[in-house]
Amino acid sequence: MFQIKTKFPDNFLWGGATAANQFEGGSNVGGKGLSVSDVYYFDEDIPKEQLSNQWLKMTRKQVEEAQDPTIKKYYPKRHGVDFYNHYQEDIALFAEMGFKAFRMSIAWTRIFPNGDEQEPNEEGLAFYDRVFDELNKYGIEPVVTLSHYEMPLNLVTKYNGWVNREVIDLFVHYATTVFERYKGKVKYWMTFNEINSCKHHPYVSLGLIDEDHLHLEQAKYQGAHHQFVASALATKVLKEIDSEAKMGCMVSYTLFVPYSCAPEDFQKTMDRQRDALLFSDVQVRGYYPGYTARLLADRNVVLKMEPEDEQILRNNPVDYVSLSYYMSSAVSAQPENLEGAIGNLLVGGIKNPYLPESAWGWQIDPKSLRSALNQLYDRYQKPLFIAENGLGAVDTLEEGDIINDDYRISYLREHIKQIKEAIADGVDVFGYTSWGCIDMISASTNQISKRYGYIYVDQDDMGNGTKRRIKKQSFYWYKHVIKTNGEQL
Ligand code: BGP
Repeated sequence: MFQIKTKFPDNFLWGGATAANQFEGGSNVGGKGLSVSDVYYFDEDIPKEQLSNQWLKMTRKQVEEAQDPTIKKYYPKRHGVDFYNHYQEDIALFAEMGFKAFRMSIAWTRIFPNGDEQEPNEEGLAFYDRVFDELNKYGIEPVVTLSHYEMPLNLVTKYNGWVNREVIDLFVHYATTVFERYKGKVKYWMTFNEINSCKHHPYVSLGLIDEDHLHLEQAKYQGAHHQFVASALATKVLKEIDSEAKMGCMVSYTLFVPYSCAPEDFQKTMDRQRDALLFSDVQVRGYYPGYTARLLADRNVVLKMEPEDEQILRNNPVDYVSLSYYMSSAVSAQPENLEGAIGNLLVGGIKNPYLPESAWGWQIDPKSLRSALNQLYDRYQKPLFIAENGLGAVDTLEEGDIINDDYRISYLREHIKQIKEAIADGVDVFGYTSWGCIDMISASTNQISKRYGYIYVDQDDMGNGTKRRIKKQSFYWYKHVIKTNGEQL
């Protein structure tokens, strides 16, 4: 009667993930407008290592200056790796690996350059038509994020980003436009990439630039609330346009573990986990959970909600839950006593002494992926999609076009093993798109030298290079993994 599932499901969606702003390039061609990710404070007088992370926290003055092309210290910005012109070649390589799915985002600013136009930019729409047609040609399922850190810059300066409720309608207009256009071509959608990351980088997630917004929890949670409503309304519209289509939420899921077995550490860990769970709770269950009142009060946040919001959220939950998983992190009620135990700056927490880490200090913990999947499935009983996971590393191109990235293979192998374990635990996981299946610009460092791909791109941190695509060892390995449906790792 009870049978343990020992294999990946037959129709498992193996593939890779990208985001327009890190991958496409062509940030100013085809009628595209500027987005939050396109502008980057670039001053040759500042050492490269200090520039890293700069774009995560832009001020109003910087964003305004960045829109003036005569002020050179904000250019060049995001180079991407020119998927805009290489999409046929890249998709052919994904097909050669046997991809069943390809996660990508639509750049909002290719469709609505300023974010508040009525009429969309046909050239932008046509570009994604070509991309989806090419994917369909190989039977690769597109999994599309509507907003992956790509808010139009005009909405930042003119509207103050997501803190302004008017942005909801602008987003829903954009979503409706692409749902109508790509009906029948795209089945799987996601609204906001890592929606809970607004806590850590409110500029790229919410378009907040004013000092009092950047540092105030009030603005962050208000912006997040507007995204919840926008996401629910987009889900509603999607169902009306295409009843076959599926909408997912997407959270950045760091698994937090107590640093010690002290009850205070356990308590604090539960609180930290809610930094992500609040966001999936609202989108999956359709209402704010019981712990919200205290969580907001502790942060002096008073949410402004319209009378219809509760109903909108309740009526339009998502169909599936997707997550990015890169690491776990330890939590202590007394971090100040743990000298030197500084954790990841992006997600917070402190270092776990049992775990190794990447060159960028991201702690590697495959087993906690299994725990994370179990936690989410126990909580929601909805299908799970792993939208991101991978190892950022420096790769060396050796003579004869050889890139031996066995460290990446071993990272991915161990994580995939744990997905299989979670499936045996009874968790419904229906897809895995590893992050950065082809090298592209890293989100946190803004540099390509933090590489994730199965495919190497000949380009340096300044955007120079031939952009030639070269298969790494991991390319052949992943191809075999997909061919054997995860049986041979
Ligand atoms: C996630 C983002 C991606 C991506 C990835 C890896 O948080 O959704 O856009 O880039 O992290 O991070 P990084 O590129 O900083 O190494």
